[in-house]
Amino acid sequence: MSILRYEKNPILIKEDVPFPVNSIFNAAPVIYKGQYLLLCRVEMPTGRSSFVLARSNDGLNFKVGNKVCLKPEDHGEWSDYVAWGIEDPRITEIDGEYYILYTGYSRYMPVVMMAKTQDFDKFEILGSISEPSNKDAALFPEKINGFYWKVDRPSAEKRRDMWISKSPDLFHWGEYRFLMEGQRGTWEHNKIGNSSQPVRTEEGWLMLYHGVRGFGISSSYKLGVMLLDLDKPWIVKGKTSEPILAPDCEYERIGDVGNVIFSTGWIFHQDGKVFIYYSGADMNICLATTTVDYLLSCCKTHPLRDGLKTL
Ligand code: BMA
Repeated sequence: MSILRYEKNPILIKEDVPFPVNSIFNAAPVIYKGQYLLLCRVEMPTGRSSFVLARSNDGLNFKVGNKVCLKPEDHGEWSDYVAWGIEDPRITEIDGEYYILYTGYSRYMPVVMMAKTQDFDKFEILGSISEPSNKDAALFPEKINGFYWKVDRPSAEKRRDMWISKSPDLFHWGEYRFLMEGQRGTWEHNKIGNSSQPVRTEEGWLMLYHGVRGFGISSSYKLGVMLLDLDKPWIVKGKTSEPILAPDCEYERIGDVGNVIFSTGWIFHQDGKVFIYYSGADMNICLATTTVDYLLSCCKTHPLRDGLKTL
């Protein structure tokens, strides 16, 4: 098996939202109490984004909640850093708490924000965990060598690469290391960034990422996958050289931002099936299915190449 688009894509469009929005996209999936939840970004008519929760029993048919569950106005002392909206959540469960890293957008430009919840009803805003400009951050689901770890993508000074850092308490981050940059002259030439929470496999941490290449005045966002060493997660053991999913269908090519496939998370099932939730053209939410074995094979066939550190 390779990777298959769900035949009923897109699974959510703006008409599925019971209040006026411009779009629903870039959703973080999680299994909570046996239900599939999607924490979705909704762009409100003002052009600023908030989050809404959608629920499903099968991961295919979702019902969107009738009001936003997290919005810039909920941010109290952090309001200045999210005044232009909150975007692109990634969820990681750590010891029964669900941590959400997302982009806070404001006149300061993007910063990585962190919130947590135990029930997806009440959210505790924990504040910013980066300087501007930084986004596309995700936490690892467990401590490695006694520390929490995160990946992110600083974008000041036209940076185009992913970085990894560690923390004793999730708030104080250090030992920043370069993780990976896009391979020049390929589909990921312009920049790359995280596209899922990392998931432990026997062979390493699997993680989705997106690669961007500019074409004239527009650009194309595609999905790739990478494998990180379990004990030294700053070491990339392998990665795809070709995208695993690229804009092709009309709902991926035409929209607010055309030719975009953008993911912020996946669900791994016990039987090895993987559901990748992604958005087409910044307008909708779609599903692609694959397997852990396929994703691992993608990383193995294209081991370390230029742009990657060696051991
Ligand atoms: C990224 C983010 C995402 C968006 C993507 C494609 O930089 O802004 O929110 O989905 O671009 O437009």
